[in-house]
Order: sequence, then structure tokens, then C-alpha cells
Amino acid sequence: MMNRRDALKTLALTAGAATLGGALRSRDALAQMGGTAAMKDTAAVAPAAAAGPFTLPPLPYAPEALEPHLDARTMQIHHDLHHAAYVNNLNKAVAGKPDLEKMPLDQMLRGINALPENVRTAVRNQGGGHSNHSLLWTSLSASGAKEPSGALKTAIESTFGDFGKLQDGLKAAAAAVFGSGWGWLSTDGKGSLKLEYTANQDSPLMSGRIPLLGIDVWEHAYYLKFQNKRADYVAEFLQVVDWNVISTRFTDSQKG
Ligand code: MN3
Repeated sequence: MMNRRDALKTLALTAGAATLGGALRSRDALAQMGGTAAMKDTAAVAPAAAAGPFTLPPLPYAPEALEPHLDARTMQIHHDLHHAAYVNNLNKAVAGKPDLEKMPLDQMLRGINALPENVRTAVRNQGGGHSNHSLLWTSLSASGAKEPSGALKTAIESTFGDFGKLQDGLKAAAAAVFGSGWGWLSTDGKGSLKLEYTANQDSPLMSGRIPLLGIDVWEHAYYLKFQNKRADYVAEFLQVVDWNVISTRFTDSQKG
């Protein structure tokens, strides 16, 4: 499975392919990201797809793959409608701004405060939404590693005591969000770990950190199945995190 760094590289490559048409770029990006023919078809008919450098990555599994923990209908709506809207609106925000059309998303979010004022809020919300959700789908798997390994396991033990305490911390970070936002495990890229939360679609990238795992606690992420029981949703979410992916992200984050 592709990790986030690869996904964002793909986005950067896609953004750089400025001479190709929007549809072709979109198809190329999906092919690079390993989407199946069925996934490409689904993405190709995503509602009101705006031409532009950014494309909706396919869900890396079927919408029902994470049942009974996360329900198929929520996964489908969350990916096909909510994430698609962030991508489309980000494309609209950067349209006609060549510097931004070519800029990798990570770079845009790290430098959010240096962006022109007339696009800053749109990139913050829509670019943050695209980045956060792209990381989200690839963090989950029905059959992934149930516990961290390698350097991440060691860092969790020295920072939090043990994996159970980290999970308690993630639940607390997710519970601490008032309104819409995300709970995070993040790193500084030098081996340290931190639990944090952000409002709306803000990313740890915006404060110079690297997100390893984000829990989306917008109501659209859980309301159909869990209604107001956010803590129940977070507990189920944590059952389908692929800790192999998160462990790899942590190792990669220290490679500069
Ligand atoms: Mn969401």
C-alpha cells in the first residue's frame, strides 16, 4: 500500500504535469496510485469534478471493508462526496494561480501563513481537507497490524508508557475537539511524538509538524452509525487502524 509520502509525491507529480488535460492527469494519478478499473470508474464519475491539479485518490478498499467497525454508507459518502468536495474546491481555489497550481500540497500547508490572503482560507480549509482525508483512508485496514512496531513502538513506550496509554491519549485528543476537527498523533520529524488536536481541517503540517494518524471527528465521519456517541466511534475507529502503515510513516518522517 502506498504511504502518505508517496501519495503526496504523486500529487506533486500530478501538479507538475501542467501540459496534460485535466481528465488525463486525473487518470494518470489514479493509475499511479494503484486504483483498480472499478475505482477509476467511480472516481471518474465523482460529482462535479473540477479540472485542476488535485485529484481524489480512490478508497484503497471497498466501502464495506471496515464493517462492522465503520459502516459502508458512511465510508462511501465520506469519500465520494465530502473528500471529493475538498478536492474540487481546492482546484477552484488555485485555478489561474500558476505558482499554487504547481506547488505540492504539503508545501502549501506548511507555508499556509505565507500564502496570499485571498486564497489562504480556502487552501487552509479545502487543502487541509484533501490532505487530512488522503492520510485517513490509507491509515485504515480490516487486516492491518494491530500494534505499532519498530521505532514507533519504542518511541510510544518511552513517550506514553505503553500502547494502551497511547490509545487512551488518542481517545482524549479526539474527545477534546469542540465542534469539528481532528485528533492527531504527530511527530516533529526528529523522533518525538505528540498528541494534539486541531479545529476544522487544520493539519499539524500548518504548525511545522508531521501527522502520523488523524481521527476525523467531524459529525459526517460518524453520525449515521453512532449519532452523538463520538467516544464509541473513536473506539471502533481504533480497531481498524493499520499500525504497520503508521509505523512506516514514523520511520519515513525521520529520513528528512
Ligand atoms: Mn471528514
